[in-house]
Amino acid sequence: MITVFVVALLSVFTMSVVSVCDGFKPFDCSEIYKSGQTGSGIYSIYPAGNTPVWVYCQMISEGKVQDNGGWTVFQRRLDGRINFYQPWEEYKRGFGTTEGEYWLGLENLYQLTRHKNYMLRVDLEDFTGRRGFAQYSSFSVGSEAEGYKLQISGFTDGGAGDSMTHHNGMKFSTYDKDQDIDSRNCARLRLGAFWYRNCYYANPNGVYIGGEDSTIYAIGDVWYSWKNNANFGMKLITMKIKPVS
Ligand SMILES: [Ca+2]
Repeated sequence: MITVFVVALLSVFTMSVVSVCDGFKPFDCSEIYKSGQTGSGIYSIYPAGNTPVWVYCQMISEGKVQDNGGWTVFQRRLDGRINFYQPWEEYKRGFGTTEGEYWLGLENLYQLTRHKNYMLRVDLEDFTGRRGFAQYSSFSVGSEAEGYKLQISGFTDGGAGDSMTHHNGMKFSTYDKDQDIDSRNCARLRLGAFWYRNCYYANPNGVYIGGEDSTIYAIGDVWYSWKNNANFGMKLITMKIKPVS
């Protein structure tokens, strides 16, 4: 977390200096984008009042022009450097490094999605360089009292298939807080943390297994509907949200 802080601190003095000085407190990356800051990178957002949250803003979608910008990234896997097998408190408040792999935090997701209607996009890449995505026109996360329950709908296929609708209506589970509907503890069984059902089609917070590995069944950072293979870990995963316009 020290790294996060240092990077965050640096970003205050580089990218976001204008935002801080003129009192502009963007709620999310879309507001930063609309303010004219259209470079992808680390910014501070204010999803809950005066407390800044450091986040990676993806201002340009893959291969597209800038009208697709303003995505707030809340989850990213890219090299396996960060351990995603974390307890409830870490998933609640967020962990990792904003310039690399991180989880933004369930409380931040709740604060964001309670105030605006968001769409979700999940970008995926495998170890052969193939890419796919899945998009959902509606995405929200309930309060902690509601178990950070997921509401998701409106799937559009970008080649990766639909692995998230299966999780609609589920509470979030970590290894130390089992809120799935399976008799087992899905987080412990699949070595991740997610809106597990019994247990998953998507396991983006699973182990970074580096491609196909069946040594231990279905523990990887898997998007099942793409490869129809529960032992196929992704190289890159980005989960990001943007207000529905
Ligand atoms: Ca259970």
